[in-house]
Amino acid sequence: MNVAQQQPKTHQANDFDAVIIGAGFAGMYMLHSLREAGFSAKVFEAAGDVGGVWYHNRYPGARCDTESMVYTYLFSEKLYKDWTWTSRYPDQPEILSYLNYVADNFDLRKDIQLNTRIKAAHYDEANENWQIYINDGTRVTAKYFIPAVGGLSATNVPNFKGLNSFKGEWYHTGNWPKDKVDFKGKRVGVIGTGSSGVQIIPIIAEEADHLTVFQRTAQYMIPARNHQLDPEIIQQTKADYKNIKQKVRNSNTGDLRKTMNCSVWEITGEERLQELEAAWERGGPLPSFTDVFTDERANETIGEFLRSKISEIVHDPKIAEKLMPNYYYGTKRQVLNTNYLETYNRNNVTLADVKKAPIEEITPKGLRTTEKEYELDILVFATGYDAITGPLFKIDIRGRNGISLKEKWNNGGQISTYLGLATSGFPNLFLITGPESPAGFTNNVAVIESNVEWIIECVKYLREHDLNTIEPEQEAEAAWSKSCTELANSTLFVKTESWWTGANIPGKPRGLPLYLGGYKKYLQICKEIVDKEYEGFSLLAGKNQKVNS
Ligand code: N01
Repeated sequence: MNVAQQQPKTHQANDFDAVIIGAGFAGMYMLHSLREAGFSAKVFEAAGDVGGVWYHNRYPGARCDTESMVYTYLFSEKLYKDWTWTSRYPDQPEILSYLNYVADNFDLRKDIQLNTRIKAAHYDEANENWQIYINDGTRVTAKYFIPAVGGLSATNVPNFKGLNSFKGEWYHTGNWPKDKVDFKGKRVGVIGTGSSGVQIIPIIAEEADHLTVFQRTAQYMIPARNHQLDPEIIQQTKADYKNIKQKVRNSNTGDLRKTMNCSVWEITGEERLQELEAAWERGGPLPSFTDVFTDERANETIGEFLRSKISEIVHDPKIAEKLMPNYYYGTKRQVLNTNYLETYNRNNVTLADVKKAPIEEITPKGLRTTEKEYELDILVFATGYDAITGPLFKIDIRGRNGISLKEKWNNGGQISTYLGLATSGFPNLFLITGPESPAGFTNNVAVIESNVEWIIECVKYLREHDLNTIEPEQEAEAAWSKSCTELANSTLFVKTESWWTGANIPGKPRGLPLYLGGYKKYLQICKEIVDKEYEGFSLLAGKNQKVNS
C-alpha cells in the first residue's frame, strides 16, 4: 500500500484518527505529519492563535536562547531555505511570525480549532477510542490522543497572601497581554530571576521610573551576545542544511554548541581559562566538560569563573555579593542574558534579597517583605511554571479502568513512561517532549521533531499491520523510568532546587523525570526499539488480542 498517496479518509465531523492538543511547534508538526500520512487529525488550541508558548510569552525582551539556525523545523529542506531568521537568538515576535508562516504555508489552519480548551480525555475500552471533552460541552472521539501541551505552559503564580487586594496592575511573563504594558514613570516590581526575569528586567529598567527586583536565588549569568545575522552567514547556513540536520541529530543537546570531550582536569588551569574566556566572548552556552555535572570540584571551576565576572561587571560590591550564586553551576537551567548584570549599575534599580527577607504579602500599595513594604504600580511575576507534569495534570486524562494520569503517576511522585512517549494503561496516547524524554536538557524543537517522527512511524505501522492499540508493557516502562532516575541521581542536578526537580512548586513531589543520557543516545534507543518491532510495547489487534510478545 502506498501510504504517502493516500487521501485523508473521510470522517464524521466529531470523529478523527487523531486529536492533538496545542498548536505550538509540536502540535503543528504532528498535524502536518498525520495529514501527510493520510490520517484525519484535528488540533484544539486554547489560545486565540497558533504559536503555543510563543503566543503567550510576549513579554518585552522575550527571546529564544537556542540559536535560530537550529531552533527551527528541520523536517523540510524547502521550509528551512525559504524562511530567513534575522538574528542569532530570535525574539518572540519573529518566532511567532515563523509559526504563523508554517501554519499558512502547510495550510494547517483548517484543521486547528482555536479558543477551545480540552478539559478531559477518557479512554473508552469498549470502543477502543478516546472520548475528548471540550469546555463548551461538546465531545469528539479519536483513535489516537496526543496532548502536545509542552512542559512549560502551566504558569506558576505563587499563592501570596493579599494578591487580590493589590490596587496596581500585575502580570505573569508566561501569560503576557497583547496590548503594550506602559512602564513609563511607574514603580515596577519583578519577582523572579530565571530566564524570563533576566530578559524582562533590563528592558523594564530602561523605561520605568524605578524597578525593584525581588530575587530569591541568584543565578549564573552568561552573555548571549545576540546579533543580527550577516546575509552571507544566512546563505551559508541554508546551503549547509543537510550537514546541520545531521549534526543536530548526532549531538547530545540537539544543537551545535561546542562540547569538550574531556574532563575539566585533563587540561591545565590556564587552558581551561582560555576556553572559558573565549566562550564568554563568543556568547551562548559554555562548552560542556564531561565531568562538570558529576564532579563537584570540576563544577566549581566553572562556578568560580562566572562569579568572578559578576564582580567585574557590577560596580557596587554589596550588590555584586547579593548576585553571587551558591548552587552547582548549570544545575538550574542556564540563563543567557543581555545587559542583565549591567542593569544593577543603574541608579533606578534596587535588588531585594527575598531569601534573606521573604515576601510576606502583597498589599494594596505593593509588596511587603519581612523587612519593609515596597510601593509599586506594576508587579511582574517572572515566577516560572509548574513544569513537565503541570500541563498534563490540568487535563483530566483517564486510561483503562478510569484511572487518571495524575493517579497513575501519584500526583507526580511516581512518574513512569516508556521513552517519554507513552505510558502503560493509556493505549494510543502519545506524548511529545513528555516526562522522561530528553526535553528540558535538549533543544526542544529537536526533541519535538524526533518524537513526532517516531509517533508517525508507529501509527503507520499499526495501520499497515491492522493493529488497534499500542501501549508500553509495565516491565519495559519500569526499566526505562529506573534508568532515567539512576542517570539523574548520578548527577549534581538532583542536588539543586529547580523546576527540573519540581522544587519551585510548594508541595510538588521531588524528582528529575527527564532522560539525561543525551539526545543522540535517546534517538538510538528509540530506533532500536522500532527495529525490534516495538520491543517493550504491547500491540493489540481488535478487542485486546495480543500480537507481539
Ligand atoms: O522560570 P524559572 P522562567 N518567591 O522557574 C522565582 C524556559 N524559558 O519563566 O530560583 C520568590 O526558571 C524563582 O526563584 P528560585 C526555560 O527553559 C526560556 O524564568 O526558585 N521568587 C526564579 O528566580 C526556563 O528555564 C526562555 O529561588 C520565586 C524565578 O521565580 C524556563 O522556561 C525564556 C517564587 C522562576 O524562574 C522557566 O523560566 C523564558 C516565590 N514564591 C523561559 N517562586 C528562553 O528561551 C518562584 N520564584 C530565553
